[in-house]
Amino acid sequence: MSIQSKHAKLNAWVKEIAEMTQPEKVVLCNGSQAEYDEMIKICVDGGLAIPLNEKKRPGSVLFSSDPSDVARVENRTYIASKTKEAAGPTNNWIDPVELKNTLKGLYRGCMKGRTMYVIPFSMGPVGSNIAKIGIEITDSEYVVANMHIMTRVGDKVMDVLGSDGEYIECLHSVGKPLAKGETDGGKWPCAPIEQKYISHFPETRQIWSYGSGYGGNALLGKKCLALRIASAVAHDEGWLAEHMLILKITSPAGVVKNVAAAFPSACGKTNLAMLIPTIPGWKVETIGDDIAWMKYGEDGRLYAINPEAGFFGVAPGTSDDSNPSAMRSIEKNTIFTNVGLTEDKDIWWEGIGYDAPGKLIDWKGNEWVQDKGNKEQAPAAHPNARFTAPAKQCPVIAPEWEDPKGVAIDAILFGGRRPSTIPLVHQAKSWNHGVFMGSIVGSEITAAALDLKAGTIRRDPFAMLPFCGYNMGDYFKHWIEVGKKSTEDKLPKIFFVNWFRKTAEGKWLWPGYGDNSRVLKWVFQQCEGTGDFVETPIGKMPTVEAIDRPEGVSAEDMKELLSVDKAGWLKELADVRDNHYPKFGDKLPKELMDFLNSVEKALQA
Ligand code: GTP
Ligand code: SPV
Ligand code: MN
Repeated sequence: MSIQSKHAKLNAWVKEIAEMTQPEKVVLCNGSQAEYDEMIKICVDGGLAIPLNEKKRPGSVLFSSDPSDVARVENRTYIASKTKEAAGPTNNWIDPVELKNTLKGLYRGCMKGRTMYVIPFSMGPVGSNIAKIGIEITDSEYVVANMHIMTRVGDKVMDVLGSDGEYIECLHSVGKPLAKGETDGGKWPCAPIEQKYISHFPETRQIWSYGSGYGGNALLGKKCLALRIASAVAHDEGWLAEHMLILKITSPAGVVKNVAAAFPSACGKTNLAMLIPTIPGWKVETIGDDIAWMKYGEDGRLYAINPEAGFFGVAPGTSDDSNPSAMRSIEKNTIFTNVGLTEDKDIWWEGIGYDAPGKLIDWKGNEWVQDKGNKEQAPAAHPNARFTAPAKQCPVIAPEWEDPKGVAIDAILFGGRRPSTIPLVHQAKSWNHGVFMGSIVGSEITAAALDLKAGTIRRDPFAMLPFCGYNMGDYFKHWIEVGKKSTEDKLPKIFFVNWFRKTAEGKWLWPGYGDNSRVLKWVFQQCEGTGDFVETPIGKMPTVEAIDRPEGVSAEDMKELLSVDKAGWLKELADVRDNHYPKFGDKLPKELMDFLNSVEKALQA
């Protein structure tokens, strides 16, 4: 069983995998609308998907996954480089030969009773020299449909591949073979946790994923290829593959700046990328909401592209108030996973901006009636429920979002969820100071990873902790090396932001969302050299008057948001010194230790 493409190596690989996994049949995906419709029909007929109200949500469906398969699984994610040192202290490592043996055992016969789909896909505009081609083999129709939205799929990719083009092997199975005559019976197929393996072989540029059908575990173009494998490639080739949104901001005078921002999972990238400014005359447009690939142009500036074609966005909290552009993006042709279902077959989730309209079916398939008096009520939508929507449906998508040249990046933001200590915004004094800032990012853990305890703070350097395909110490070094290839005047300015400060009573100190434009305005001005700022021990900070104060924020709150909490910072840096940096041993670049020492000294002065 195989495919008859022009690409002999691909045909041979498909044959080898088909012999191992023993599917009913093999299909080479062409990327057509008919193919997408067929995938959805198979899921609907099999009871895995529910078509939504054609009047309210045309072309859209709802999937509900197995409760054991609702997010990325970091403790089942592996970087199987030849040596443990190459994977580094922050990745799970298994010897690649051993891991492949284990996986081959699991893959043997794992597609029995299913169709094996071969998905040619491009990360980045098809045929551009910045794009990377992957071939995902999967036994999941849900994956095929999602890949249609999230990447560029099909014949046009095969044309670029020709008879001997290079591609990255991405092998995926839900890990649930079917006996003769057996069907899924409407139950989301996956394997138990201890059989899930999200494995990466960076030296051979291969991805082998087994046992999960959800998100980043299964849509292998996204975190596996565009971040874990691409970061290793980028390290070798001198560019950057980052967990960053890309946005274009235009001032009232018509001046454009492009901003990239790295925040950990479920910490506000999609929201910032689509923000509608609350300050008059300013405009923000979206280029990407999750991943940026950045390379130098001939002018010595860093240019970024969004390698994806869609949004796999967090549903809960998305509303007409918080993110109207996302709400418009998901009006049609959208796949919803693990949200609530209304009686008239529309979707609902916590924080959608209105009460549940009557009885719902929750993400677990049970009847659910909103009880606002009961703070303990289990949510109708899983906290990591997601929508998959085409980027071209976003009303504020920037015209250059598919430009293979990318956009020149003026500013890079780092951030995370920090209820205390970290101010609303501060700016690095230099590129390397910015690398120091990125290396110490900390954030409250969110629901985006299944095996972590939400709410506790962990270090998530560059928001790449779960996504760096090699030794994070070498990654820090790589950022410093990238900076050496240009000059400070051409390099992006680096900032650290925190929308998530809370009062002692647990209320947000900063309204966030559209009001984050006030911070973007200062970032813009700093890039122009027109912002008002003061030098502090942690970096440059706006004067209290430099940021327009939003309604509802008192002058006192503003002062708190924009002051340096010396005691808090000393504690922060002590934690970096005692618990974070030692993990990297002699891989930790000396430059970073120097910044730790000098910032600490300045705070003590
Ligand atoms: P991934 O797709 O997991 O990488 O996440 P992301 O960084 O794109 O996160 P997203 O923008 O989807 O935001 C996740 C959650 O943070 C949502 O529940 C938002 O409502 C909330 N959020 C986003 N921006 C803000 C903000 O400015 N303030 C507050 N308080 N919450 C925010
Ligand atoms: C994240 O967890 O950062 C995501 C969602 O963007 S997933 O694609 O599942 O990784
Ligand atoms: Mn992400």
